[in-house]
Amino acid sequence: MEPREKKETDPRAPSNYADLISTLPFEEGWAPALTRKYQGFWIPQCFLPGIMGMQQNFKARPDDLFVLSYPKCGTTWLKALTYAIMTRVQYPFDHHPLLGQNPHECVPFMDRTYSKGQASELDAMPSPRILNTHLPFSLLPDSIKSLDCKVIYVCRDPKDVLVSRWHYNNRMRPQPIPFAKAFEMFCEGNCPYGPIWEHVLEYWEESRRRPEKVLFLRYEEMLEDPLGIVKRLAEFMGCPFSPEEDKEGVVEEVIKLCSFDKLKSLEVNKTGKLDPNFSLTNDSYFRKGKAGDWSNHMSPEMVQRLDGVTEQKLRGSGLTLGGLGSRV
Ligand code: PAP
Repeated sequence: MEPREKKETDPRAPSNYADLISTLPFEEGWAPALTRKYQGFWIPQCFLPGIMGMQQNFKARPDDLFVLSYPKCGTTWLKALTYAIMTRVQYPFDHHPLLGQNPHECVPFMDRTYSKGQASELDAMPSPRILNTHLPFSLLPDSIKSLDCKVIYVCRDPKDVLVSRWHYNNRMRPQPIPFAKAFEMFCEGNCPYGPIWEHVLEYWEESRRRPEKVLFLRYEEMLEDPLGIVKRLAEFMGCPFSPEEDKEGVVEEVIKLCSFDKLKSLEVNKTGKLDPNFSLTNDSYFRKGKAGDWSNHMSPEMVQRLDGVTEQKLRGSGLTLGGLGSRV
């Protein structure tokens, strides 16, 4: 059989979903990211075929670790940290893969891998794998849930998520999106993988139901207490730091290797690209790396409105993000 015919019968081939996708409601406001409403969430159209293929075909392994997030909440950092923790015995810190590869290359973003028709690369990864998707819990492939795989989820003050997203998308456009327009769309829940509140709540509830399997983190607490978080991550991952490692400063080495300044300074993260066809260079994943940049973009009215939406959406859940009661 010719390779071409093989590809067309592969259920993971993205083209098989085009007809269904064309029927879904769409939004163009975050262009070039056209989003489609799929199972309650605004998913970038470019990843939808891959996501559908992934939902149907992805086979998790019991020892897979999933790094999950709403986009722009600290995914790159969490990928670097989990990868550095898991591989700390394998690689010395001065010859570590993270010095020559972007964290997104060390921990694959499954939505993109499937969309590029490269699912076999995930099959070829040795166990234990660390994998990433931005899907909400309700849209995850069934095998991740039925095998009860460990999940680490990171969220962030929605105001900073919006600002980070706005800057990121503007880099792909000839003209920036007017901030007021981005704000309106975000408040309506229209943002890639949004609405953010439903996304966060799904994982929050899961983490309360199964705390030994779902670790729920905030970007702000990672900034505040990296030492405590890295230790917590290692424990959750089943590879806690030994007293000897503690004494030798291994935790501090992990933090240093994955720090914003270190990663941003690396050549691969200045000029490298995740894909030659992608318009953005890797520096787009390292902008400010701080909490509270929203104060440079939002009027007091905007802050009040977005905090109000967040407060109302999360009411009764026991979770607070941004605004009053926030940790930042
Ligand atoms: P993604 O969803 O596209 O993968 P993600 O990594 O979740 O993006 O979020 C990017 C944010 O994390 C950026 O925030 P900013 O726009 O407010 O600056 C980026 O700067 C920040 N970030 C990336 N790496 C680190 C790091 N090592 N430490 C702290 N923040 C980081």
